[in-house]
Amino acid sequence: MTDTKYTFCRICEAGCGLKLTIDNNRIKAIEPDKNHVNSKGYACIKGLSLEKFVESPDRLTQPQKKVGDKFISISWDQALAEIGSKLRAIHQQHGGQSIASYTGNPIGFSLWPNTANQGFLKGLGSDKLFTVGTLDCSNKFAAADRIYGSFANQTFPDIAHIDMLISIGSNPLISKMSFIALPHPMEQLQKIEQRGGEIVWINPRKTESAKRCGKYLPIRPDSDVFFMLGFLHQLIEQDGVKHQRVAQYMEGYQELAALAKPWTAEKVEQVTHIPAAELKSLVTRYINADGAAIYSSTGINQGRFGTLAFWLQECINAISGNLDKRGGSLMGKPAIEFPDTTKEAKYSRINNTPYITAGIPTGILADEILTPGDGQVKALFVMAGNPLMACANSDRLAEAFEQLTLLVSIDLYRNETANYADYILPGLHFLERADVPFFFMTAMGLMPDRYFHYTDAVLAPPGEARDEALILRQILRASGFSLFGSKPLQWVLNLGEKLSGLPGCKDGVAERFYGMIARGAKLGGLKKLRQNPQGQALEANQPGDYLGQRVATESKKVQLAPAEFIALAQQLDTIFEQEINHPRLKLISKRERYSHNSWTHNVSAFIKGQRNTNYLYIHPDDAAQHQLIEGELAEVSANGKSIRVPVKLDSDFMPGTVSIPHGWGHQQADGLSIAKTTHGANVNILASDGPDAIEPISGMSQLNGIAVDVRRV
Ligand SMILES: Nc1nc2c(c(=O)[nH]1)N[C@H]1C(S)=C(S)[C@@H](COP(=O)(O)OP(=O)(O)OC[C@H]3O[C@@H](n4cnc5c(=O)[nH]c(N)nc54)[C@H](O)[C@@H]3O)O[C@H]1N2
Ligand SMILES: Nc1nc2c(c(=O)[nH]1)N[C@H]1C(S)=C(S)[C@@H](COP(=O)(O)OP(=O)(O)OC[C@H]3O[C@@H](n4cnc5c(=O)[nH]c(N)nc54)[C@H](O)[C@@H]3O)O[C@H]1N2
Ligand code: SF4
Ligand SMILES: [Mo]
Repeated sequence: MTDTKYTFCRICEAGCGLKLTIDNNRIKAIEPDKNHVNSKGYACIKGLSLEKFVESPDRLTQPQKKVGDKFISISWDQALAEIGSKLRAIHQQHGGQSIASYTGNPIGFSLWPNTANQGFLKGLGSDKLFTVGTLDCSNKFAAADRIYGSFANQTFPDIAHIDMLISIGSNPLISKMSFIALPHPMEQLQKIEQRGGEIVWINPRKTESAKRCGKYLPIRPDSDVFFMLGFLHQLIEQDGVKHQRVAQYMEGYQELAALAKPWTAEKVEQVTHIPAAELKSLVTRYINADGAAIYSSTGINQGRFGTLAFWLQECINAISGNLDKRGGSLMGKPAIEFPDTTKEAKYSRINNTPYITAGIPTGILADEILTPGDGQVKALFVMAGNPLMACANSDRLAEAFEQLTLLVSIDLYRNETANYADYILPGLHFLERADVPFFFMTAMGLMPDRYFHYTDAVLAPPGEARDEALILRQILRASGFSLFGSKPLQWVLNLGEKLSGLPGCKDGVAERFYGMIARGAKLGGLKKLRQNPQGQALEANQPGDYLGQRVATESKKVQLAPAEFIALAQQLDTIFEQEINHPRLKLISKRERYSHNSWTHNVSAFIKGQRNTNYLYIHPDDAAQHQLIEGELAEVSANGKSIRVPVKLDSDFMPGTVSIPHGWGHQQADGLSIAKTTHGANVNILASDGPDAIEPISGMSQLNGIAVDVRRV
């Protein structure tokens, strides 16, 4: 029977609405949903190719157990019983804190499995949740926590009305943006220019986006914090501060201004390589614009000073009067308010490294496993993640994984990390689960057009693949623990599990969970949600409703000069001196249209021809200086490690900057039959981990601006 089903894509934050034609549980067609409340007929190639992921012959449909160096299929009963008893033994011998989990990016888009994962750890008496947020954005969380009083208070530019957008370290045409739900971003960004406004891209690479519209200003990698200081200095110098607004709604202005004082446009030019005259003119245009904002993304987040750079950005938007203003930088309202449960300060046993939004930096995952003592991690549950490819210092992480007593991967496929696992459990593709939009939209309000969308599962899972939340709960049950440590909750959920599927009990636990939280937020229960299969629009954002009203700090004022940030900024003088005439090449990341982190190379169409490897992208002048030749191999070294990848000459990169896309190097991935045929190497072998390598406030790993050497092989 052919059916039409509406749902939305959960690969990236755009959350595009999709219309699926399904026949006998097989996808016959995927189209962009023209009537989707937010995406209105936009979807990209990845969302329109979902069947290739769902129906891949490599898809796991039964639990796998490692025996010798092979994986064999086993029953769920056996898998749960064995994992359960191992977990119990580890718990008895080493305590709850010896059990950890790593949740990857894809499952971050599904609220219920994540909630269940928190309950899983809590039930075991562990708080060791390693989060990929420390690879892409925890600097924003840490900064917002101190500036606005909650990690979840995140701003976004009012794209529909903005007069001047300064976009730093972001490439919307490829990545579709982060911290804003903006499907078809380029169309919306081009409209800024069409109505007489301006976009400026600040990036070491003239990106696909910068070629499409706007003005491009090259910046030396990892110098953004100095750019922000110079911008702030000029803003004050050029009288761009709205002092009355600052006095009414903000605190700490004097300390902030004192910090910016020495950083003239001429001074910062020495390390950013943005001419002082350009910076001054940029600031003038920013001041004169009727609504302006600086927006930034992973280009600064993954640098050495992501928290400081983002903090300064927020201060600039705030003191110039653009925060909470039409056409400026808005603080959206979430669809569902969740209490901020991350306030309790916690520290890892590794060098007292602070936790961030209730998680531990992935940059100390290997240390947590390798360092003996109380709380040494012995068991790790990896859910929808590939830390071996995604995290810094992959070689050391691989060594650490070999030391674990128990490693369980819950995934669609056997990826590189799963190769090290004792058990691999088959999870669901998102089309097989009910969901609401990503946490950033639903709970943090990062939506220019506010909306909500509930989707049921639109496909039945293949074979014995199971809902991740159920898997976690069943593991707990098998090891004698209960979700959130609550026996009654576990009992109710067990009962729900037994009843679901029986006549009159169609909805499972996930469906009921979403129905309950939506009803609590007055969005309607499941019945009402299902009446809007293409999503529902919510009341529009109202500029002017944040300052003095919703700021979550104790004083209800925006904190412009958190003491920790001012203290860390004292290091900048030394770094500045080191960066002047810095002789080495700086390595940055590069996202690609057909790659999504490490997991889309198992689709033949995505790895065709030249796309079957990653490359070292390098400016022709730098290549000539190092005798590198297009198409031949280069050896790239950093931190005592090296990898080899073919050279691609590319004058879109600023001289002194090189790039190698991440997520490659699948040669050992026996469980990914197509990806295994690709070439290239894992760039994260070159990145450093450990407590001294991560950004001290947010725990971010440095994945941009790594000093490297290159040579011809
Ligand atoms: N096609 C595709 N889309 C994706 C993903 C993917 O892998 N592939 N990943 C998704 C995920 S998980 C995320 S978090 C988002 C991220 O979304 P974005 O943050 O928008 O990511 P990028 O497109 O990589 O943009 C980062 C930009 O920063 C620039 N950059 C690098 N170093 C520096 C620097 O030191 N300073 C400055 N100013 N710029 C720098 C790079 O040249 C790059 O253009 O994308 C999502 N979308
Ligand atoms: N050098 C460098 N490294 C980077 C980055 C960079 O820019 N440069 N970017 C970083 C960023 S932004 C991120 S977010 C991380 C990503 O880091 P990870 O999330 O750890 O890695 P992914 O490659 O996204 O792997 C996701 C895994 O989830 C599986 N999967 C997909 N959907 C589901 C599902 O619904 N259920 C289950 N159970 N499994 C599923 C896939 O099969 C895949 O194996 O990588 C980071 N690493
Ligand atoms: S833009 Fe993102 S959400 Fe939209 S279809 Fe593509 S991958 Fe999916
Ligand atoms: Mo990410």
